[in-house]
Amino acid sequence: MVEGRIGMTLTRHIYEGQLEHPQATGQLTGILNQIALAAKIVSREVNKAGLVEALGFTGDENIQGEEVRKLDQFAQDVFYAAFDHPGHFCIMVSEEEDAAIPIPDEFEKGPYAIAFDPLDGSSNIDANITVGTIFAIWRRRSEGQEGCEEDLLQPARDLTAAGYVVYGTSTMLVASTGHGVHGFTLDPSVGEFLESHHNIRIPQRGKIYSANEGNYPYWSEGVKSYVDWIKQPDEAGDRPYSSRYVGSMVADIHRTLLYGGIFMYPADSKQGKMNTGKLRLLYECAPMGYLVEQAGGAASTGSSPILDVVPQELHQRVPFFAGSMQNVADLRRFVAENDK
Ligand code: AFP
Repeated sequence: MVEGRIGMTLTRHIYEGQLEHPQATGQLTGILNQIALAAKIVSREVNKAGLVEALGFTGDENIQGEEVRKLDQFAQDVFYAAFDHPGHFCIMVSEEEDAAIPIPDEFEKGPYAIAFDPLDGSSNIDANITVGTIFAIWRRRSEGQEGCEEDLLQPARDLTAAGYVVYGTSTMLVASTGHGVHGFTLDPSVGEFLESHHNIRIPQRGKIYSANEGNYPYWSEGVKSYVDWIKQPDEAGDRPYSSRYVGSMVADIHRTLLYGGIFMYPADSKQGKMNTGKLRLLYECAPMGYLVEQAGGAASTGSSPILDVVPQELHQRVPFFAGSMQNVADLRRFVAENDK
């Protein structure tokens, strides 16, 4: 059971981390504080969504061809406003926008680039199911004032920080700056994120698998045979695994981090030939893979570590398998043996 430390607010946690690094400029502290503020605003709206008729479609489509729901747009606006002016970033990319988003001319440019999904799992909102925000932060690579795509097209191995906010039965911010994964639960009575999960460690093996199994006929032989295997009872009683799938990546990864097991969104051949799966690298798989590895787990495309994938384009998709170290190793073994 991971527990937080009494009186440890997110702000204090970040500040103390900063004190351990005398060379720190405080920029990262500022960024996480901005994210926390935006998360509180989005959390408030998510919680009252049904009451104020914030649900429903705006009528627009995002880059993925999905209809944009009002809360998606609201979350996009809130996080954009948190990132555009404080001088932390030189460029951003969001799931909601096709092109990279520049920092407006009138604002100072900063040393970081950010990729974010303002409201992941939003097709679940109408059913009152958990949704979340995901973010990934890299140090910029380019020189000069304006940032460019090169600052965003970096592998997860080079992340400076990543995290997510889960708007569930309570709102939690889970983040890592490369020194373990820590979770902070929003206490609405004081309006603060308080540390509730210090140094989350994912179990080495878990007995839960999480996948959209409706896609089974379209998976590769390796993935099919792995899933067949985890459903077969064994003498030791380690199998079959239990199946849990929310369809909201933040919720499924959050559970996987705490309870162990494996989350997967494999490539499939629904459109005829094998694709690269549904999930996006920059603002879904890279940050979640980084967090899972920071917690002692593993994240893979099925054949190589997610952290080593060098992005070629902003909205690139990749097959994604993440969770307990041993579960991901099993999956990789089945893929290596069956998918030549
Ligand atoms: P939405 O934001 O459109 O609801 O998509 C959510 C998501 O990107 C991710 O959070 C889920 O894990 C995955 O898609 C669910 O996809 P399926 O509906 O194909 O299972």
